[in-house]
Amino acid sequence: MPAAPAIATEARAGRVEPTRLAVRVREATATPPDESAALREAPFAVGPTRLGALELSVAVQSDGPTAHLDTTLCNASEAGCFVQSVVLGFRFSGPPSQGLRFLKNGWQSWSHTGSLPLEEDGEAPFPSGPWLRGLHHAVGRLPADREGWHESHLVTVVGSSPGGAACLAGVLERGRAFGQIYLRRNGGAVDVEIELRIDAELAAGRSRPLERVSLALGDDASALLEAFAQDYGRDVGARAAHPFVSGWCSWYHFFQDVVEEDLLRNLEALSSAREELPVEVVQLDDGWQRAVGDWLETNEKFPRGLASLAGEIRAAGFAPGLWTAPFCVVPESRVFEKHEDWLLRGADGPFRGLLNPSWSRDAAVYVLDASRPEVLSHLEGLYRSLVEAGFGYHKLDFLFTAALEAVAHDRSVSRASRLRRGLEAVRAGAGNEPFLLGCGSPLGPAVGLVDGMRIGPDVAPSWSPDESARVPGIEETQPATRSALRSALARAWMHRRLWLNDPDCLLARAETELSEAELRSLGAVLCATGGMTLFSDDVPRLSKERRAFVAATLEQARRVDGLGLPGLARVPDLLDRDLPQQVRVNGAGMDTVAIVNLSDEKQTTALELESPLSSPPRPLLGSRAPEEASGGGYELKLAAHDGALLQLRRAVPLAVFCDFDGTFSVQDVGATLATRHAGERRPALWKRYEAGEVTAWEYNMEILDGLALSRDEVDVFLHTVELDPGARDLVAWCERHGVPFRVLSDGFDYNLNRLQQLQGVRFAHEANRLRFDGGRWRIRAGAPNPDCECGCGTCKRGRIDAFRTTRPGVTTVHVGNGKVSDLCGALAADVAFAKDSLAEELARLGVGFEPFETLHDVIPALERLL
Ligand code: 9PG
Repeated sequence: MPAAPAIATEARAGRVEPTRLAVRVREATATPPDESAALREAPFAVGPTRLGALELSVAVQSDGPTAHLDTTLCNASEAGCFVQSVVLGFRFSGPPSQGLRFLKNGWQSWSHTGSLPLEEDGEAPFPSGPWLRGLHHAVGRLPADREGWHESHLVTVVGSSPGGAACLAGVLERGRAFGQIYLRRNGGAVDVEIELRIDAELAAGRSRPLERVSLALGDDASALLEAFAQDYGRDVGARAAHPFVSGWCSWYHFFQDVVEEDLLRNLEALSSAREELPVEVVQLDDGWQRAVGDWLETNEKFPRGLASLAGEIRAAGFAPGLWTAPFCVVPESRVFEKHEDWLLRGADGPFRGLLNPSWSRDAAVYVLDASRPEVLSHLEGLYRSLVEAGFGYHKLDFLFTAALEAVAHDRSVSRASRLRRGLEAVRAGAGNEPFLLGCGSPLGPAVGLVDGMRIGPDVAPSWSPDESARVPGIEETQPATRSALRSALARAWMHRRLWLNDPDCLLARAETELSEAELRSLGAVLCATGGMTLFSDDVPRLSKERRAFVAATLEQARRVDGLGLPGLARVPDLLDRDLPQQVRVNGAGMDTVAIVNLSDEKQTTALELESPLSSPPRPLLGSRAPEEASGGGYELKLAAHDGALLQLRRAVPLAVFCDFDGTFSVQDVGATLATRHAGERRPALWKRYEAGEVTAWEYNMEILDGLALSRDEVDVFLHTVELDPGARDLVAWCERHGVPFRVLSDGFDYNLNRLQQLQGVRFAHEANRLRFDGGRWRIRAGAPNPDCECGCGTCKRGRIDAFRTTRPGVTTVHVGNGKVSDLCGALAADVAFAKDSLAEELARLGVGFEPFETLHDVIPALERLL
């Protein structure tokens, strides 16, 4: 048979040819789970292809190494049918067939994720039954024709390792279907088949557009995944701009036994340790609710009730966070009693989705059927009430239950779509501002609805899964710090492309089974991946040393995350071994590197340098220092489970600090919003500022803190903000020349993040903090400096001086336009670029500066400084 024309080709990586189309379909009346589905197949063709009663239309967009496919399924017959899945088959040929490995991405947050060898025989058969398998795979019972294949969900990369040609196959899920990707060796090539799992009825004459599929060839697995996620997030409208999240969570110390007093004691301890442990969110986890399903009532352990707890957390200056499991219901709950008809059904009676002995007498957990409009209104009302009670941060747990294989009331609603609709209802009730964190969630249907996502199994006070609780087939998903770290590494590329990654909590107390080495690994990965950083210890009992460890982890994770959107963490050996060893973050003239040894043997890791360092690598978090290697670079010897966090300062010629409002951007974001929305109060206050009666930050607090301006309104305005015509070129020039570039702003982190997303430009920044709170702004100073006369929330002199102490001798450059926050920066830097009132002020003071009009003018002047 002649080879089909390739739809993607790349000189080094090879080619992808389409092979076949198929559907799995059965009669409309059969009750799932059921294996009677027939596979109807045909050779691949663009345009419509008849597959029994169904017609599948395929459109292909090919562009060199990448291809996108859009498909629509139509029931061309007179009778309804039940569609399990649509299959798009491909063959990837070209890579050397030695050392073939692939990324297995699990179905939901907790499911096994990591790189594995592409074995000849495929995945070993699942050792337990289909119900258990179905908790971690889009289907519980593997179709017979998929035995001997490997399986990933949402996306995979398959390629020769180390560092060879790779093919990405991914599905841009948006809650229509689950993307399953099956892989199998076929001689020297790899068969890659994408199944779009629908599990819904398609009535006669109806058609259904399906999820877009993406294929890409390249020679760097991480880069392929990053590009996929970037594309995907943009397509679906990912919520990836929320400022860095730090917090405290009750679960991993108190677990189910948490009582009100525990929360209040910790609140007090966090309050008095605010400077040392700067966290924003205080999140109460499982154990507070009257019954799973009844989320508006606390149990007897929480006599104050929800609203007053939220009130206390907020009064202490933190954002109140709450755990719920929106789709889960136990027989003891009122929802169950009153609305048994709202539940998903099994062959006989309500469908038992889970077993959780701590939730109900007989451990049975049932599931709300989100194909029902009444359930959606219930969810919407519920989260509206919880937000009204004062909770602006929601950890939404056990989300996969909504999409389990069971009988739904409306069979035309796919499983993925049940979850999507349920989450849409939660978001509609909560409103646009609250932070929603998905947990135990299939990944695709949540993109664009959640702000954060748990991307691995639970951490635990131990390294490996508890022997006595091992369940065959799901060992890798059970709580264990090692498993959480593997997923955090394998899914680092999702951060700030699809949402903020939640790698799960830091547990820093000495009273766990975790050794110091194991704790250091946990801390190092949290820091270097820059995701959400919550810790879960009894704060009053934390030793001085361990508090310092939490503080250092928070500081580094915040710094790494502040390097810009999308996330910068890269795992260079992602595909090369089952347990990756490195995370690298290159930003602002410094590499931050985590090296971890997740294995049980000692390990030596080579640390290659891309450019010379100005000083030896600096170990953080109590890490070992690496040794110089004979062939250049460094190497680090680590005992089993140990980890290290290192800073590698590159030798840099210059460092550029750039103001944002009116300098990097054309409009002054803060001033424009203040004029529009707090107009009347401004002139009088400005006079007081000019008279020296209030500082710049006090002025900001007065005008902006509590400003009634919702996230939606700010967003509409941010869409109108333009960047200086030279802004992108300046950033690119700095990157090319290894010059650290950083925005220093007396504006706000949220706006800077959102503008990076809207404008598709990445920059590191330090700024003040903005949170939305019930349609109002809550602001906090980012880096005030009592020793400086600027009086700003983020003192630019302070930031430049801090940089100098770590990089003596490097020429510092400040670029700005205003005389309020830019003056001290311009005076502190070695070279000042100035326009507008800053230029006038510097001239008046007789201080030399380089004038500029747009940032394009700055570039040639920087060339001369090199
Ligand atoms: C609260 C916890 C914490 C935790 C979540 C989730 O039985 N199980 O299989 C099971 C799996 C995960 C799990 C609990 C039980 O943890 O990830 O952070 O919120 O629920 O119950």
